[in-house]
Amino acid sequence: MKIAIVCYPVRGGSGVVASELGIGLSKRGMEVHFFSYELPFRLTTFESNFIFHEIDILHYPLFKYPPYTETLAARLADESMRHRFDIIHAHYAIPHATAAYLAAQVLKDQRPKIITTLHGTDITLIGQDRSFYSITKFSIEESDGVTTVSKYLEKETRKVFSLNRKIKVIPNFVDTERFKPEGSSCARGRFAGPDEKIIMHISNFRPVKNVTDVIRAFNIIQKRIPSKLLLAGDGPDAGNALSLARDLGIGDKVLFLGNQDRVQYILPLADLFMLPSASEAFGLAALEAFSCGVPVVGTIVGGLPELVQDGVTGKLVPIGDFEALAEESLKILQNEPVRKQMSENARKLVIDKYSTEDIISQYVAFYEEIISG
Ligand code: GMT
Repeated sequence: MKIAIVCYPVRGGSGVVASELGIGLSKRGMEVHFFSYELPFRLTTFESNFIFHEIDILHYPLFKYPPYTETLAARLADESMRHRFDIIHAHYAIPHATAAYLAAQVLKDQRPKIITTLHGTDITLIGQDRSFYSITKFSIEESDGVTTVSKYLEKETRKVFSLNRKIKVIPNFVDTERFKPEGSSCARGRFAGPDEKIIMHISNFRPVKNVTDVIRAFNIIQKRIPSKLLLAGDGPDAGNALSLARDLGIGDKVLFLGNQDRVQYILPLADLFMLPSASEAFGLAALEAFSCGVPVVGTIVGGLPELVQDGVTGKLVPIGDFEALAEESLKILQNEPVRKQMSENARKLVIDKYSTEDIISQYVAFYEEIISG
């Protein structure tokens, strides 16, 4: 099978899932072609049967906004004529599903099947904006196959775009060999004393992640138990989070690691992971934490309740309630047998339900179903 994967290269869940999927498919002997404007950041391995096609944008004085969608579509069509793709798999509807549709129109009866995987903000935020709504709906309707990363996102997609087409839910996955409890490359003592707990948050620090709630909750926690907060990632709210920590007088207990590509080495250091998002279609960061045996305290939002079993692998609290976030975190952190049990439950859940092997098999079965019509 020959698969073209179109994705965003920058830090963010959709690019991670697309990259890991491509790596997994190529390990199974498939020919995988990645299309993006940069090498996706998680594409750190080399498999002999994957190829990266970098989309170069032509700059011309007339183009105040260089036409990326058309350039991507043209390249998809050209490479498909050359390699005869079976599937173009677009990750994130905007503009990837639209570019895939355009490429298919160019290719006419030589067209590969188009599969679109919806990840979250392409439906819950950007796709609903008036400027994108009709083209997003059209591109989803015209795809031969559509998947979402959670049941929540499936329902939301149907509701927002009034769709009654078939949508397959295929959850996100994680490599349990790379993300494992004993996987850290550095000593815990580098960040915290022997009696201190480590609380962690990793994200792209977009407003939707509510990072300031992490700081506010940690402020309550550190008054009750010796602890440190480790933040990894970067983005628009990083500055606000750090100023808030300074204003609350806890700047020395909040350690900011900036962008980190190999979070599998950092996550196992944590006693607890916090994800207080205002919106989260799945919550890949929580899944990666689970794989490293780290319980998660998050919000009752989107697809998170499908992943985080309340009281079993972590705890969920209402959006914006940073006091509840702190109290539930404290209950876990102050009771090591409970924390340890949650850690074991989390690791087991990932191995049983979200392993790379299982989920890639679901994608392959879906490809076969769509190809056979
Ligand atoms: O907000 C992000 O983390 C980035 C965004 C993306 O598409 O790159 O993530 C979305 O896709 C992830 C992978 O499927 C999901 O795990 C995230 O829940 C989802 N983010 C949101 O819905 C806010």
